[in-house]
Amino acid sequence: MSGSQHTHSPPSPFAIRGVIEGFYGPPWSHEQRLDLIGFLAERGMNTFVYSPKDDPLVRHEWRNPYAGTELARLAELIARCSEHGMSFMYCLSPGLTIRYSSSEDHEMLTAKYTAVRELGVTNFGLLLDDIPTRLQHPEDKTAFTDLVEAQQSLIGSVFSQFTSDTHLTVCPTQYWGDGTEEYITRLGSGIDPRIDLFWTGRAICSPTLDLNDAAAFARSTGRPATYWDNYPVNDVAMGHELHIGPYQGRDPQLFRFSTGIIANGMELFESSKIPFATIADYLRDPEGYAPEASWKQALLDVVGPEDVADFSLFADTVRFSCLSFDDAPDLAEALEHFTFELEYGDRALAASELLQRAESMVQAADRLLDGPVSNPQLISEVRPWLESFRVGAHALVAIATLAADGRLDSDGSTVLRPFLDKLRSAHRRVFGDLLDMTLAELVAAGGSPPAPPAPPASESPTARD
Ligand code: LTM
Repeated sequence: MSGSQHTHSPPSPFAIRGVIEGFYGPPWSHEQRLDLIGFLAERGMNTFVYSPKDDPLVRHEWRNPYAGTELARLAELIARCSEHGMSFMYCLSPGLTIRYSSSEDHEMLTAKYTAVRELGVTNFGLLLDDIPTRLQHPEDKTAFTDLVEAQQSLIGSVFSQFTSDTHLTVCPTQYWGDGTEEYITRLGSGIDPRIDLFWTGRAICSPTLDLNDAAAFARSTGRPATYWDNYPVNDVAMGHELHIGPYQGRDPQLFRFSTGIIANGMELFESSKIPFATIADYLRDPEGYAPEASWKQALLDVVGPEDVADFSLFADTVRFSCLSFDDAPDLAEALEHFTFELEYGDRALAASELLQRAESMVQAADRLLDGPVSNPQLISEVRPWLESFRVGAHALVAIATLAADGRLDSDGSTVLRPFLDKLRSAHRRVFGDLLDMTLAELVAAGGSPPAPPAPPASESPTARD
């Protein structure tokens, strides 16, 4: 069901339901942000958190005021949120350069929040993630015993300047763990209980968010966690992964010890909408949430009805993320069946079944890559993964053809090696370990020829790429 069909569903048990633009890399464009606000609101989300790591005005140049186009755009985002009944949370990340002991810095920080407050914002974040974990400035070392004390002072000073209708959420410097670590326990005990704390769960990118951990966090910090969920983000070392799979692994009763969840997006804006739609479904009804059904609908909504069948074949091969170690579940089942049948069953049938599947994958890749498509921006973002998908599909055609001819052992190495090399050098996680291992084994089984000849032009991994 699309988000718009849920407008009248019962209220979500989570107070905070949103998305954070909090990734490293090129920030989303102004138009994309405006578009996203409507997309999220339609699906029952209520918060957009603004904190692109690479926007100088929120991090490296946090002291500088907004002016000109930047100011006008910020005002427009705020207005768009309010039109849609969404809360715009504005965050600052001063931790790389701030002097915790400097009253001048405290005042500059408050002045920056106040200027944004004057645009109508009442929801703020103070993000202290990914900064030095020890005090650096000599004045700070003199003034405070450690980072916790310094941060308590900064947080208290900012919060004391806020009016009663203004809300603050802090991202601590250690923002992951079991929630009972000394740092977070002490930080929580030394700041106003009305201040929320972001938490990413057991890990920075947590495979699961567990109820017991949420309860432990609430007990040790004196407040329920506000989850900053690092999914579908794929920045930094995850750049070769495409996170478009469904949201999963979050306890259906997490709301008992949590204010809510904000999901960190990928720089790939249209692609992020697929998991965002599933996250919205979970947040709206965590106990009734069905990941696969939600994902199917999300694919339909974002990809469009004309292309969804083709795209779904591709999407099955990029399921890997911190939430799922299942690389390509449908294809894995088909390959298991193929391998078994080849050994113990009807070789011709096994080969023809695989060939049929592989050829439909090739056709899907061709149609999506060569267009026209309903969502060209989405296809442009995922193009590198789709290209690897097409190479892999041609490799599967080659496997099936060799198997049908009984030539897998004799010619497998020569024919398949170029596909393996091409997939590895593209460095895009498609098919994950599944196809890599299958190809590597077939190549190894046939020995290693010194200089493999090129595969036939129509199936060549270089022919179309
Ligand atoms: O997760 C947090 C609190 N901070 C950063 C994010 O900005 C970044 O996008 C993610 C994923 O790499 N990891 C972080 O540590």
